[in-house]
Amino acid sequence: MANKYQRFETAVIHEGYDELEMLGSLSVPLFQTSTYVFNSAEQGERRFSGEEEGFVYSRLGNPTVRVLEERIARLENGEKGLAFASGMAAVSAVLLSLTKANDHVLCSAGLYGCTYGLLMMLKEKYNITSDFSLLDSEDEIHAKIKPETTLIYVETPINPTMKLIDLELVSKVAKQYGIPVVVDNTFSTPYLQRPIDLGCDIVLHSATKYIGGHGDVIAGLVAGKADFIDELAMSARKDIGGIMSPFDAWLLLRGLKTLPIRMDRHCKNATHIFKKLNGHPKIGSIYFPGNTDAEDGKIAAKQMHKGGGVISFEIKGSKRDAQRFMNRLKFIKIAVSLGDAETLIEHPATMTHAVVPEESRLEMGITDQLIRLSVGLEAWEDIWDDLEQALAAST
Ligand code: LCS
Repeated sequence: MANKYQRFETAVIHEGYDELEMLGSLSVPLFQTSTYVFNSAEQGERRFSGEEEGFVYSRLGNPTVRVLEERIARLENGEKGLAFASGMAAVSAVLLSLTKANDHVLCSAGLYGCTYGLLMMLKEKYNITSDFSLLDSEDEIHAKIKPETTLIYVETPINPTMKLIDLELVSKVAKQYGIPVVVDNTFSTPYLQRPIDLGCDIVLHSATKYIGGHGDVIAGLVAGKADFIDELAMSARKDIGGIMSPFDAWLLLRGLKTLPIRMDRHCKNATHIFKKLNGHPKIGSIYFPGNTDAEDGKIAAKQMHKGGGVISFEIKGSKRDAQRFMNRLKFIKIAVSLGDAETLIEHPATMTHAVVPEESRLEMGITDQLIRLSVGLEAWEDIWDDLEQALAAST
């Protein structure tokens, strides 16, 4: 990997691109093409056999997408990166490439609803089983690893409960078994947390969220060792085909340039809002990685540069009380997704995690009163005013 730009804030803008190779174009050109012309039949043969480098067909690679892939690899400190049509295309490609029938996947104590749904489908179709755990001690991780466990798959912070997994601890134990640790780094972004630096093997993202940052693209990214990424490109991506479009890569390259400054503002706004919500008489439990008094505050301090922009909290009362509170909001948008400029609020039990059976959902800590708030980039005082008036009006 090039690793040309030492500092993150510079790499998000420059890594993987040389203007002078592209007619001096400051912005990465949009290669809106499906295929590439060979100068002879023999060149086509050489390109297909890998003897000669070069693009052959956009499902196998595209120059605009390639810049983004190099950039995410650098930002995550992986050797190579790979882009997908959605976060779920990335999740499914990684899970399918690392499992076969009758394997076992050890997971964090909660996952995004559709990732959970995919694991349930793998169980039904191929008897690939999974277990969920906080993985919070060496003994616990040893106890949960089975002879047929082929990977550990974690989100941290976990969507939507914001529980944290100690990545250094998990990767240390996984190494003793020679099994890879896959981290969904969507909520943290590489600006706040770099799992590969902590010993993990593969990082993936729903780039739909903070990496895009503007609520206008659905996309996924993966970074890891060159061998793994090459295999993933030639198997799960090429043959299943969930590729990213060049235009989406172009939008993500644009979004990435401001990732550090956007994240700083998301984190600052979320910290202000957390302080206001914490201890409010209408609010029950509250979960925020920036809360240094929380049980897993030590994990946050160890592996996250800041607390991120998402806060989850329980409205005291019932599901109806939670929904009434949401309905009273004036400019905060009721919508799933997160990491956008706009503050978004959702009700996980009936929205992002509605597919999880009630018993498992409650085990994960997703109660009917739980609400997830993705704090946006607006003035935090305006965000608070809106939340406060909706809380004040609730019975
Ligand atoms: N991983 C995590 C942690 C996610 O939160 C999501 C989507 C995905 C993967 C899948 O990414 P996608 O295919 O949507 O790009 N999470 C969503 C959420 O919490 N609300 O809406 C989507």
